[in-house]
Amino acid sequence: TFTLDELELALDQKQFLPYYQPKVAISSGQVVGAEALARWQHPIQGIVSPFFFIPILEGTPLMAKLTLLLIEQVLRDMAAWRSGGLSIDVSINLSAENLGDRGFIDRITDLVANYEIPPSCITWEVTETTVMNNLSSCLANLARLRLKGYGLAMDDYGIGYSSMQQLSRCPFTELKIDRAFVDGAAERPNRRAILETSIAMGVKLAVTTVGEGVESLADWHLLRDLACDLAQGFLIAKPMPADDLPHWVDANR
Ligand code: G
Ligand code: G
Ligand code: NA
Ligand code: MN
Repeated sequence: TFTLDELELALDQKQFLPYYQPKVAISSGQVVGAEALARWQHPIQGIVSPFFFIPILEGTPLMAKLTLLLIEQVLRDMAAWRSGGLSIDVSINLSAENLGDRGFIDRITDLVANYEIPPSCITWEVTETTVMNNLSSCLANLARLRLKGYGLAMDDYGIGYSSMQQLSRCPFTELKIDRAFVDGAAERPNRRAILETSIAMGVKLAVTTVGEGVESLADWHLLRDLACDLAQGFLIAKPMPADDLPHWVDANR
């Protein structure tokens, strides 16, 4: 495992970068966007998964530093894709401390404005657990982001504990159903029941529904039959470097 000192040095050397995982419309198969996922380009170990550094950074001031570094790189990637004729929406993950900090929210919205990317092209993803554990501190910032025109996604839905009442107070535009309820749902009635109920709730709340972790055609067909809007998962594509995304989009039109 890594120490905070190692991670701080790596942050100073900007060794972190976003990979991108496409999101596609289930009705048409068309790409509608991509989720930015943090990776560490370690000088010896190669590409390191966020599993090995996000939990260490969370709760420390370095988490804000990582998120800012990634956002800048996403904005640069979006600008490069746009100059190559590809305009693709991107989702970016925010952690609990990011979302609870008014100053941080002001900084990231300034950054986006500097790169002249329309807020409607960016969706901020926050996990259900993050939001529900910090509901009062998060709500004002969620509303602030929404009013500026950003999309807001509730991530990993179904594994946290939110009541419908709490959910209805959050200005989300997208509900991402955790892969625990997508993967294998075609063969498992319990998973399927939760998946079906979550999609129905998304429809009632008039938000975009996304099935995460789609690995099989059976799961894809089930999401289609349940009228889920979007899908993301290894069946469609694994997270990839920024330079690969335009080629992938071209090959999958
Ligand atoms: O891409 P991967 O499966 O390795 O991501 C593992 C976990 O790390 C996921 O839960 C994902 O949401 C989280 N994660 C990836 N990138 C970021 C990020 O930039 N910020 C935050 N807060 N979480 C991230
Ligand atoms: O928590 P979040 O939804 O942001 O997690 C995204 C993580 O899930 C990333 O680490 C990504 O690599 C991983 N992931 C994406 N698609 C799949 C999939 O189809 N199967 C599995 N097992 N993991 C996936
Ligand atoms: Na996410
Ligand atoms: Mn998720």
